[in-house]
Amino acid sequence: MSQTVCTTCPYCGTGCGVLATPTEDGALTVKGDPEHPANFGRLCSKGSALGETVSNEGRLLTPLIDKEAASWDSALDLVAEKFRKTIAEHGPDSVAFYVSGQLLTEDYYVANKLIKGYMGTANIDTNSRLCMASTVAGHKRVFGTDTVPGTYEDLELADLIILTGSNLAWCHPVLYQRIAAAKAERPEMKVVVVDPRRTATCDIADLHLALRPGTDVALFNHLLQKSHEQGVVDTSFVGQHVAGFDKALDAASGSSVEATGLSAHDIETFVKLWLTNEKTVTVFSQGVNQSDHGTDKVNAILNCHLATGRIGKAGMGPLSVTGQPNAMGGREVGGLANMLAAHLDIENADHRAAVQNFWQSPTLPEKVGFKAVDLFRATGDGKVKALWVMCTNPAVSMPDAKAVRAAISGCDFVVVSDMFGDTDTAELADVVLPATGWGEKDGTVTNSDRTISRQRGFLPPAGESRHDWQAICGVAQRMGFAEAFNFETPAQIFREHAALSGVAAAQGKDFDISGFADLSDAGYDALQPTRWPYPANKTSSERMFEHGDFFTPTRRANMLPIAQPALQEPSKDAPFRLNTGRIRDQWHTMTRTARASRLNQHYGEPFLEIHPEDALALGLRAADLAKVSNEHGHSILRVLITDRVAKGDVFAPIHWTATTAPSGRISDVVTPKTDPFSGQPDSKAAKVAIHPFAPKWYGFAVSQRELQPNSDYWAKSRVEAGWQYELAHQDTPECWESYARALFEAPDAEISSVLDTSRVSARIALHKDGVLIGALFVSDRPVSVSRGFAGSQLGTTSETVLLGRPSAGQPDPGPTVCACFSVGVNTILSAIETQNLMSVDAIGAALSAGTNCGSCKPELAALLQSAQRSVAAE
Ligand SMILES: Nc1nc2c(c(=O)[nH]1)N[C@H]1C(S)=C(S)[C@@H](COP(=O)(O)OP(=O)(O)OC[C@H]3O[C@@H](n4cnc5c(=O)[nH]c(N)nc54)[C@H](O)[C@@H]3O)O[C@H]1N2
Ligand SMILES: Nc1nc2c(c(=O)[nH]1)N[C@H]1C(S)=C(S)[C@@H](COP(=O)(O)OP(=O)(O)OC[C@H]3O[C@@H](n4cnc5c(=O)[nH]c(N)nc54)[C@H](O)[C@@H]3O)O[C@H]1N2
Ligand code: SF4
Ligand SMILES: [Mo]
Repeated sequence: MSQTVCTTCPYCGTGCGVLATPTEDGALTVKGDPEHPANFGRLCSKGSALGETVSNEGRLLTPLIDKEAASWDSALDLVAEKFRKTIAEHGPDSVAFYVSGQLLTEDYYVANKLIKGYMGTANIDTNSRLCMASTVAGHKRVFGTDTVPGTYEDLELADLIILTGSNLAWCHPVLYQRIAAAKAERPEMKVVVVDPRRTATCDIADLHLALRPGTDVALFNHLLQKSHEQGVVDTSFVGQHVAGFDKALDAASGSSVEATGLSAHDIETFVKLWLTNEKTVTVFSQGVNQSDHGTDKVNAILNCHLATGRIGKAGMGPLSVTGQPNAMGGREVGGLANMLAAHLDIENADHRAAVQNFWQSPTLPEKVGFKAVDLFRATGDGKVKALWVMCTNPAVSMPDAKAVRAAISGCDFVVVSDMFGDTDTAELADVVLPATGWGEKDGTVTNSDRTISRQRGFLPPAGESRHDWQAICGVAQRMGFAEAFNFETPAQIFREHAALSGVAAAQGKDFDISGFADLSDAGYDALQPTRWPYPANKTSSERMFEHGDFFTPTRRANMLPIAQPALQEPSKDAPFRLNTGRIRDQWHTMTRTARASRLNQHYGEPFLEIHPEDALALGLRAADLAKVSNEHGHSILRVLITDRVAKGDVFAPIHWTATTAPSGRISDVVTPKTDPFSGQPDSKAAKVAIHPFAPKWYGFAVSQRELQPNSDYWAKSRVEAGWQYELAHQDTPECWESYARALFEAPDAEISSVLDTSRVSARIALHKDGVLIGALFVSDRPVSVSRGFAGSQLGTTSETVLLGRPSAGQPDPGPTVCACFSVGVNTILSAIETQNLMSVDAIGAALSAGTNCGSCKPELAALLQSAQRSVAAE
């Protein structure tokens, strides 16, 4: 065993500490770091599977120019020359960077420095615009800066936790587990989930408020009114530290809580919990931010906390949970088009002078740059002529993604920096630069509660891949800015960033880590998780706003008058409201998580959650396919009929791409409508039409090698011994055996088949030298075979694969619930029944399910409940 390295998980903003140990055989074991203050040893399913995602398979190993391998010198020369020429001919605003909350702070810092200080444009925006922008705008309007006041300990100290617009159980599983553990210890602690959908997070909720989408303002305005009426306003705090109370209260009185569609009883219960629990934390995320009035939603929440003085004290406060591992770091370096660096403002002349003076840079833009949606519009309009995309996949993740793909392909010059050369965005680039990934790179990230942690490298870079900061500095040097970009280590960059934060603090800003400005290289290597502020004099308290002292000119926080906007009723042409979000085991566009077969077993293809009554009215049956469409495009998804969603609402996950399920790219139908203050798109409320997609045949295939299906619908996922595919198509081939030979590219395989010519039905197995290399199952109805069984036969001498399920006497585990121990739903249900298991812990004791990362515990609880219900119904 080699040495264990302390690093940080590259996925969500929880920012868990990870102990990574490369083993002699090239594998990697990972464990939660018991010392890290974010997770104290825990990891979720994605973090636990990190070891299975770090192989070099599929990695981009050299730069590409026009899809051909090229040297770094020629690629960097070309990028520098194109950016230089474009700026010379069309001015600085004709170039842009589109970056990511998954860049490390050091990468992010140099990207921002290059484009703002040296190229002279503020056209740098980030996928955080799709993620945290409404929170940033909301914080700034209220606090004067983008400060997250809460901390993770507050979750354990609170008596009431309100989770609004957050599916914490799947998206921040370790924070969810911290809350679940605290609640188990102190059952009097209450949890309320505010979400139109019944999610896994509702498992620990004392109250689930399934409000009408887009009515959060009405709900929180009601809390404000009731706080006033019932005398829980903290008049002394408001008197000393808050401005705008009366106007905010007036506006709140103008909206009616009835807009939420919640029952009077539920509202009353919620209000009572709020009034009687001073120690309240409100956690919020994308159900709040991703809205055409997301900033107002944030402010409606902050108003309630300010009015009651529930901020800056132990166990209370608003807590925006960030999505990406370095969403916060990106905000700190000024990676958004309307920010400078260290939380300074681009439109403030003093701030500009301070930054330009610090950088000694030749230029600095005076106006804000294009925000993400406008940036790609400007690219489509030909205003942006050279674009560099780093560490994000906008061809999939931007709203109106089809138009974004058209804009990128039409742009004169596009550079993409990624670990993989085949992402939907990289496919459209003129130059692709191979980036080092997690495990190979070194730097810092800041998590949701302002804790800065080190990511540490322990693997050599894949092929010729380089760190993003190196690529950026390489271009900067070639553009003539060698002196300002002669960094040789991330530690040098971090020190400069820390020193600049001291300059910002002198301008009255919150983000101050100047205590690190003189950190030695050894100190940087050994850096322990540290929550900012960390000023040079080191006297600042860790808790923000404990004594008010906000960052506005008057040092008071602003309560704002917020009105609930009128609900936009869906139209006849597009009667459904499309909600989009995440699933437990995949990360965004799946470039990394889809590599671990066990993370693909939870959901193997894109799906559409739809209410049973809507499904019935549309003639959709379980496992049918549905076409979701509107003026922007369409998507084809597997139907999942469930009353987790309300009538009229549907939900689809965001993860599938051209490489995993081309028709499942849901952002093709997501509206590019944005919030007026933050520019954040409304990704949770597109209006769509839904129709059955009725193919001539449905198929399911397992294969040892990757296939290139060309059917109207297909979705691919990894299984241990190869790949599995869901298929569907409008035309039936003349001969299924020839079709199978072509699909598997196996002209000389031995074929055995069961064909039924009276209807569309075929089962075909392909063996080579007696070993099963693939199998295809076709039917005129969604194929019903045991996916797990078929996949498990690959590479064996199986003769029974065509049965489609284990023969009598052999158990079929069914779809995986526990990814860590690969425990399937049938195994769990049968153990509940035969062993009379009564609790999630009992399931754990019997089957190990849920005993490692615990991410599946809400689903285990749901299975227990359904089993108990069916017993009760007998
Ligand atoms: N497994 C996994 N975890 C992740 C990620 C991932 O890709 N996979 N991504 C990370 C990132 S970058 C982010 S930003 C976070 C996102 O984390 P979350 O915000 O928790 O996740 P989402 O699924 O986008 O949306 C949260 C919930 O908002 C609800 N919602 C929709 N409309 C409304 C509304 O009008 N009001 C309210 N109150 N709720 C509404 C949705 O039903 C959904 O359940 O997750 C992070 N963690
Ligand atoms: N409809 C809808 N759309 C959404 C959302 C939604 O809820 N609904 N959520 C939005 C949100 S909150 C987010 S955060 C975005 C996320 O969307 P994206 O940022 O587009 O998704 P990722 O798959 O995380 O893209 C990261 C890319 O960076 C690459 N990569 C990984 N590590 C490195 C590295 O170190 N360097 C470089 N150069 N590349 C690297 C990965 O291979 C991958 O291609 O999606 C947004 N889009
Ligand atoms: S909760 Fe999971 S994905 Fe998020 S940082 Fe921790 S281990 Fe990583
Ligand atoms: Mo995000």
